[in-house]
Amino acid sequence: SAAKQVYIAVIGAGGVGKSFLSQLQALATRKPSPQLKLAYIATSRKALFNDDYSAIDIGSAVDSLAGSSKSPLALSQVVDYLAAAPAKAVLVDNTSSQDVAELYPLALSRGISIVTPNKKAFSGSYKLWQDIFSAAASSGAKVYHESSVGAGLPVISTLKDLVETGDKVTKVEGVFSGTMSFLFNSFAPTEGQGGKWSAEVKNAKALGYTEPDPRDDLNGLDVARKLTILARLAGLPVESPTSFPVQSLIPKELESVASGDEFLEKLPAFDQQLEDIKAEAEKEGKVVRFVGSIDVATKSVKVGLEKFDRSHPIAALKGSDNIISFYTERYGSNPLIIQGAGAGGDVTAMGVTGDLIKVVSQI
Ligand code: NHO
Repeated sequence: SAAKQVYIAVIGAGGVGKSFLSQLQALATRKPSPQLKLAYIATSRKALFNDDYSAIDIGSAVDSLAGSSKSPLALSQVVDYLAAAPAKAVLVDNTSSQDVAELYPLALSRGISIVTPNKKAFSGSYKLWQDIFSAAASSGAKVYHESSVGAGLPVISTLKDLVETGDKVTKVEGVFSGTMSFLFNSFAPTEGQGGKWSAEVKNAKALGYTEPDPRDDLNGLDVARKLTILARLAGLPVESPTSFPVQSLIPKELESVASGDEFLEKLPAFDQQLEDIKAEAEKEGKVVRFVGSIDVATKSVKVGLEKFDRSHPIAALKGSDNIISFYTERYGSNPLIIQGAGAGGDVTAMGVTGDLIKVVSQI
């Protein structure tokens, strides 16, 4: 019989999207494989697709897209287009768009599976979360979002396996932001002095670790979104990423300055605030780290600074690595720990491509 065909639409071709396309090309040319056909690709400004669903060449898609004169279809039209494809379709959302996230229930209800690193759909309102999973349950379409927490690290699949095999997760704790990891590993290293806080923030931005406006990392919301996703998977109906305590590292006075550049210019005047926190930890022989935790029994979720012994695995993290510890009944007092690179295009795309492989085998 002919190989199974699956039509793929890719929305978003930035850092993660480009890495995903090169992994998709390798996957599509490997044999034996289902025939993966790229039927639609778009950024916020341009799109590429053929009305007869003939496949777009994956290897040259980014270049062709740059030269395309087509505008993106409205999102509801993308759903219509994919729902009418000659075989099953998967929508790969490589944007951070709330609008695209809100499209998932409609897409899923029409049989289109979703694969994405976009946190918005799973960490927004609890209603959107419920709409997504009930639409998938009734249509049989699949939805996977491994890279929404810890990039390519197997965080979500591990938590799902723990829950579905009947283990009881009691606590989840860790460093969930590559940017925050880098900042504290360099500002308050376990050995040596570390740099000035504002200098480390500038350095992190120069190395490409931060969002264009570093305040989007420093306000703690990215970590709060990841904790919201994990808490919900562990069975807590968390209402939103702002419904629990989240510590922001943006000085009050700089919350409303106009640009990220102006923020960086003014930040040195506030270095003493973090210097004091660092010194207080040092007095106890500890180092400070930006962590998130979920206590399932007390239903408490929190994000912020905490002190750790220098020998603690969280203190000993390197570079921009993430670490996530799952405390469960089965694992007892030694948690199941996942650690490694938690940010960057290639590792994030790996989670997306891995999800796509699972979906293709299931639809
Ligand atoms: P880019 O490079 O800004 O690309 C976004 C693309 O989406 C662009 O092509 C843009 O034109 C397109 N786009 C936006 N809105 C659109 C719309 N409405 N319609 C069509 N196209 C639209 O973003 P990235 O870096 O490639 O990220 C893509 C997604 O992956 C985002 O949802 C991001 O949150 C997610 N993600 C990225 C990373 C990462 O390392 N880059 C990670 C996880 C998820 O684990 C990583 C992480 O959390 C990093 C974090 N900052 C940390 O830990 O420090």
